[in-house]
Amino acid sequence: AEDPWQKAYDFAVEVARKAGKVIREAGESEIKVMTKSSTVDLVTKTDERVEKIIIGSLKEKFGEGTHCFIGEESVAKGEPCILTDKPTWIIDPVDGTTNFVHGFPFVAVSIAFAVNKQLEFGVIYSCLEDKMYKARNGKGAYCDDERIQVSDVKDIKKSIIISEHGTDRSPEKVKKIFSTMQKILCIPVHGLRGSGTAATNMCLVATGAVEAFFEIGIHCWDIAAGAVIVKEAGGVLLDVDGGPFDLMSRRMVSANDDIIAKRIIKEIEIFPAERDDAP
Ligand code: LIP
Repeated sequence: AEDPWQKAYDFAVEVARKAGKVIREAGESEIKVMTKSSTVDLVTKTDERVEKIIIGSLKEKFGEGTHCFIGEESVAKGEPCILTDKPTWIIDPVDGTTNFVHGFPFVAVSIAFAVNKQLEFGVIYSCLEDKMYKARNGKGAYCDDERIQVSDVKDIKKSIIISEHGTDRSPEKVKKIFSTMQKILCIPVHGLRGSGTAATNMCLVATGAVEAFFEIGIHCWDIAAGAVIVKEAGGVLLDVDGGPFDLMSRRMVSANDDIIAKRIIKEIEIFPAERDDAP
């Protein structure tokens, strides 16, 4: 069957690779750190520069005006974060900015593409590991040129689960996050992990290295590409309350299957996070 977005998909892989090279090289010189929503919500000149490179390349290729862009740093500067029916690119230039600043070796470029509010493909370039993860709707998920598949573990007691702490350090939220982690750890599971980037965490679900990753407080650009990659690797996406996954809701459970996802959902203590598309 005809695939109208194959060119865009191929180009996204090229752009992600180019962006990753810029990040790698920037990591070798001094990094100037700035903050956003809180003193632990970090941003660097590299985040901003790489987003400009990515959006600039995409606009040049696909024409200004016809495609929309949701980019982490553009939204931070006041651009809207609303998913319409138009072809829309959802971009995190540097996922794992804290890792990048500290030289912790998981930093990813995340590029997703949606049409009619449906995600068509996702590309995640883990640029320090030099691994290119990608998935096209209905066509499987890949790491470099190898097909990837979620784990077939059905027993939560034989699983590794990933969660993150996020950048909101209000005591009530931190308490809920740790309470959830404690309950999951004590099921017991084999282990709890976190790579420091939602994008990489989702790739770890997709390759079967872990059974699930969940977080409240993430943004659409952290998880849009990962959502396609997890789904195409055979995994599932759910809301933290067990309902359908909603890209703009700031909350998500991604897992190898329904059994593990629902078992985790039983333990999650939900706290409020304002939607990405809140007016
Ligand atoms: C970060 C992540 C991290 C998550 C944070 C944050 P950034 O993205 O991916 O895993 O815990 O909530 O969103 O700011 O480095 O692109």
